[in-house]
Amino acid sequence: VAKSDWWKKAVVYQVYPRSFADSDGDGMGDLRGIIDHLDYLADLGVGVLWLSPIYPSPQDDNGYDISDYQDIEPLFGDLDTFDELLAGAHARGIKLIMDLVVNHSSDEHQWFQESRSSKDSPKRDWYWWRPARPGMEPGTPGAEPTNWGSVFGGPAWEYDETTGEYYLHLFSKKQPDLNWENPEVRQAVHAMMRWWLDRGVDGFRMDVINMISKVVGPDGSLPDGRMSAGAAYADGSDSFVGGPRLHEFLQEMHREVFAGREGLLTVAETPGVTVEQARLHTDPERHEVDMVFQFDHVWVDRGPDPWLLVPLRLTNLKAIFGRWQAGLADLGWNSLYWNNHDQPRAVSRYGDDSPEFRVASAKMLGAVLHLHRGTPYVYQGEELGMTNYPFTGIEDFRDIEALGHYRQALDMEGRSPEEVLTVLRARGRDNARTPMQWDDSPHAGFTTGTPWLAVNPNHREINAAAAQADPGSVFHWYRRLIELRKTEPVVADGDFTMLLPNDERLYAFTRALGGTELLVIGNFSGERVRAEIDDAQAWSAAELLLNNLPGTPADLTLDPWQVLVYKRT
Ligand code: TEU
Repeated sequence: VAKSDWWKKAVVYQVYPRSFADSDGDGMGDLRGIIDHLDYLADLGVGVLWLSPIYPSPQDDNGYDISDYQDIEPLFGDLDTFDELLAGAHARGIKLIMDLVVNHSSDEHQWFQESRSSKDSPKRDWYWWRPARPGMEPGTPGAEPTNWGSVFGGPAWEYDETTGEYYLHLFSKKQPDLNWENPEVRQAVHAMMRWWLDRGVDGFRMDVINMISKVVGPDGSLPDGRMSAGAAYADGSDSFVGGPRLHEFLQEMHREVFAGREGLLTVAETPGVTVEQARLHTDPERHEVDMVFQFDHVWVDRGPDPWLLVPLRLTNLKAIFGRWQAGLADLGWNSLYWNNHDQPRAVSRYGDDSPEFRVASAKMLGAVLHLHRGTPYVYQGEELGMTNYPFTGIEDFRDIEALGHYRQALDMEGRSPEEVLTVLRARGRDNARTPMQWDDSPHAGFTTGTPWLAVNPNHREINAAAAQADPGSVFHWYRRLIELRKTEPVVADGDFTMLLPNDERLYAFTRALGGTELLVIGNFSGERVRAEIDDAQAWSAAELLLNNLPGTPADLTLDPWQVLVYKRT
């Protein structure tokens, strides 16, 4: 591992600030709360802290709608507190990366306020303004410039009476898309990024960065998207995912912002990215980004309609990871994650969150993920085996995506509340956003006030204080995994080989570097299963590095949710 590739040995921890720790009792997490828990992160051993957005924001999408890129949201603190947090992290050997949300801003950003004020505004072209569809009355249903739906429900265009035109918003109408075709927009973003790096931050996680380049016709028009049966709006993604100028924009950003700076980490969030595109994005020679977040494995259990639940098949999951491991083996680099603030809790989704198997399956999932080749990301609470929340009705949800989808599904797609709630309980983003469970006190030690989103009632059993005190906890298991990456070169750098691709219960692979080999076998089922692999005899005599259950395993036979990791040299 070269010095510039320090992130190959690091584990990143994601904090969702509003749900991490509240220091002042307003029910909302804040920067002081993060400072108070830096020792916890150091104890876990993570090398990088990624903060979801902490900038001033109307909080329409919990901070992914930014109204000022160079300040701190007052709910969370101020720049002085931020500097203190950054210094505190650095003092513990932890780097800090910021969320960069520049596909869109808030509609309350000064830039958009100016842009919307008149067609002659110098900032008019900073966003995507278009007239109504030819021959249609502006502001009437169906008159939108294209038929695209927005990710959070409703059309992707909002009619603005001030000037009688529409603006594009791929997400909520309070998140207008910035027009990256305009060089002034790009320069403003670059200057802002340099300002944060000069302040000492160590890089960026770039929100939906593969949507910044749109397909524009010679006359400035954007094309209609494909309609599918039963859907209220079309999927326009062919016109903005991995668009024509994306590589050019990322290379320009690299030149203007990152070139000549050392020790940074850049990760592009890229829904829908292919392995081939990821190779281009992460080939070091091309100077774009260090790694991308691909989505194939978190889309493994959904249908062509993202809101359709499909049973998870382990063979599909392994085919996806196998393809990514092979595709980025010779160049580029993978990021590895089960969880983030947009996904349900891993143990509830890929494991078994019942009291009997929660700890075992959370540990199994952690080991399988962390022992792939790539940089692992841990989302707050994952290291405790936190679970999905027992939502009852729609009134329990706060997420704009859940609420928007619910309305559209009921009003326009003829679905029943129970049908939609079933999907939201399984997939809703608020599952990840319930407050961090620090202890067994009434609000889990998250706040002394009223939490903005309810604390999971299982915090009496599942919490950081209990986990830190128990050597057999998921927390201590994650500590071990993070430590292993630093001490066993084969974990960071070894070649990856998938085994048993057709097995629906076992996830097995080897890693190899020099003379050292690891065998990893995880049982993704509630049954006892024997691993039929070549060399089984020799492997069962090798050193057993990790085992999430007590006792000595017999001839590669795994109990429910067991994981075994063998090492031989
Ligand atoms: O997410 C992008 C994204 O693809 C999600 O909208 C995803 O499709 C959805 O959540 C799946 O349920 C990023 C951020 O991570 C997310 O929190 C923001 O809401 C979104 O961008 C807009 O900024």
